[in-house]
Amino acid sequence: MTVYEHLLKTREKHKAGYFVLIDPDAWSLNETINFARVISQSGVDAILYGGSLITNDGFTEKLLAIRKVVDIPVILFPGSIGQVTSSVDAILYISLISGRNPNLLIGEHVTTAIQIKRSGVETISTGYMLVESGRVTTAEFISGTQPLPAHKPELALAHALAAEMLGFKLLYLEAGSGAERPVPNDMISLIKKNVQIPVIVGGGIRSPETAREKVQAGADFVVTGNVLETSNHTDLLQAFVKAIHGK
Ligand code: 1GP
Repeated sequence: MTVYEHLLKTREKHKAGYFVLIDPDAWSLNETINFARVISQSGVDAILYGGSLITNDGFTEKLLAIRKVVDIPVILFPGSIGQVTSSVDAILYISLISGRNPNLLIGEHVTTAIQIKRSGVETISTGYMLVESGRVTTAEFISGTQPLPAHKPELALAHALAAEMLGFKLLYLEAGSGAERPVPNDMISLIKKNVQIPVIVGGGIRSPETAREKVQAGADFVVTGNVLETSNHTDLLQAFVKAIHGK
């Protein structure tokens, strides 16, 4: 089964799936391993790995260590071309469709396409939409793009429909890591009502209640990152799993 098929199955089984983002910069190697073990035992559906800005060493070392201790898919969520690796179960093959930066729409993909094809790693084409969230996020700054206005759900819908018609397999509605406000519920609902491809929602989700709201609005998958970068993440992880899986 491909990772994409596994994700679709997860969506059938639960109300929504839960992804945890591991930012390689947030943890030491040992902390990363411990965190990955806890994630794997908590019922999380997949790990996303990557970040908009990497400033520490050990990107690949941590990735390989995670894969040794978990039995759920580890999916690369590349913040830049330098993070592309085949040492993952799949790559979220992201095109930043909310922006008009040609490099992030198609340029970087062309640069890595032959290498990725040769490696045989699964790619999951993903229309990535940055949504304005109260303050400038790293993703917004680094990408040099303007996010979609949070109060214009119909503009977001137009992007989502274009992504679906272009053949993307997933949509990622992103408020940005550490966002002040997550993606608005009315934007998620409008997109879900009109688009068939699964929708991932992430950025600024700090509580299981908020995660549940996003699922009720229509999110097929919810991502959390920052909020778990604290010492007591075990209970919180379980609360997120429960809220998102709908049990
Ligand atoms: C960022 O959506 C993810 O790409 C997670 O964001 O760190 O704010 O949870 P947070």
